[in-house]
Amino acid sequence: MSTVRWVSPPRPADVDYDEARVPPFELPDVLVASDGTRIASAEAWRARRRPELLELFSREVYGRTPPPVPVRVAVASVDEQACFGLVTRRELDVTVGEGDGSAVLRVLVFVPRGARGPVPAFLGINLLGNHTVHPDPKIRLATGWVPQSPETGIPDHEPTEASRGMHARRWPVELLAAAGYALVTVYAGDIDPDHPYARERGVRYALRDALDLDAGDAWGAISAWAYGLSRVLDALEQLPEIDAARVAVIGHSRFGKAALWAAARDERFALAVASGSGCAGAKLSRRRFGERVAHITTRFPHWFCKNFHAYADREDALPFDQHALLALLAPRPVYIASAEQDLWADPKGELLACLAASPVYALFGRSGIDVSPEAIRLNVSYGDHIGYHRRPGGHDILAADFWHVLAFARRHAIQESGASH
Ligand code: GTR
Repeated sequence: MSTVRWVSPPRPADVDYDEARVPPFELPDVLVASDGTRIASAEAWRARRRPELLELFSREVYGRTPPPVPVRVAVASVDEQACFGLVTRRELDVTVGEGDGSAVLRVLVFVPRGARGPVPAFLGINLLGNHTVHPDPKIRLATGWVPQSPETGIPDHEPTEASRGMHARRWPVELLAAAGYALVTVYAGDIDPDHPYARERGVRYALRDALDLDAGDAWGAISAWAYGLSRVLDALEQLPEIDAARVAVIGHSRFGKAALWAAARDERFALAVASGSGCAGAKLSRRRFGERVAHITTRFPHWFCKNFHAYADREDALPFDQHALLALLAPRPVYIASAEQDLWADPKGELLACLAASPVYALFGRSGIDVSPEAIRLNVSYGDHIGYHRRPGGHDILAADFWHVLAFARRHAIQESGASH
């Protein structure tokens, strides 16, 4: 039995869901630097405003990370006949750090067979273990602590045989393979366990000498996950079957936050996709609707650096808002998926962030998204370099989301080589 027993506290009751009562708010202009200078060119954005915003998000929200360290990659298993011969499935052990306490990220890779060259890939973190993304009984069970909740039915934070494939709906391996994409995933707990207690596992532990973990700006779990995604991309650069220049980082909810932060920091990611990423993801923090900074820092204190906690109920004091996170991806494409009933994540607040990030894309001569919030219809994908859709239903990522995401990826040439679009 795991020694850490922790279940995320329930959502609070004091949540604003009444659109008519959302107070007006003013967003900091993403194109005005801290000293008041207007940013008027792509060069000035890159040279000045982008580094400044990366610094601000590191210091005030997610926490600083150490510089990249080299990874060691070992192939733990290969099955060339997975999914009835549609894909080759590999499990890689990607080691971060040296010696005692190094982190071993167990990376699950599904590559479509018969491709004409290296394939594009979607890379994302899973919540409950690699064995939950597909029912294939040969996939290794996760090790260590896993979250426990009524939904998972996982007792005592132990990975179980019964939980195999339980999140397969979020990881449409066959759909992606048939469309020419690899799928790569890693269990969050291998990178950084998702609980607020002391841990002797993951990248923050492996690299514990690199940073003072008690500092107000030291990395929280979201930064650790983002760092881990970059280390997995390092490993993918060593796999000839995958085109590392066409890797989309994707995540749902807490991992949508991590996907956006990973792609903001690491420009090797060709595309970022965030579903239901909400508070501290794509949602504007200043909009008083759904989950807010006070809620998230109370329920999940370990996701952020300590400095972020000071913005609980003081969102207006943040020198930026989450539209600046999306803007950090410019000029690369970014896709935001939300769901009608996922009010906690504030679908409208996510769309408003997309709109407010668009002027940065314009600096690069690209259009982001231009649609009025009132015009949004369900199941329609909007936008150009910033994509957005809202589907019916609640907090999840489903094949219906992937259909829009695949069309968007193809439109931006993140597709099988030789395929036309
Ligand atoms: C919620 C949390 C959200 C979101 C979600 C998830 O309870 O408040 O910000 O991250 O968990 O990851 O499913």
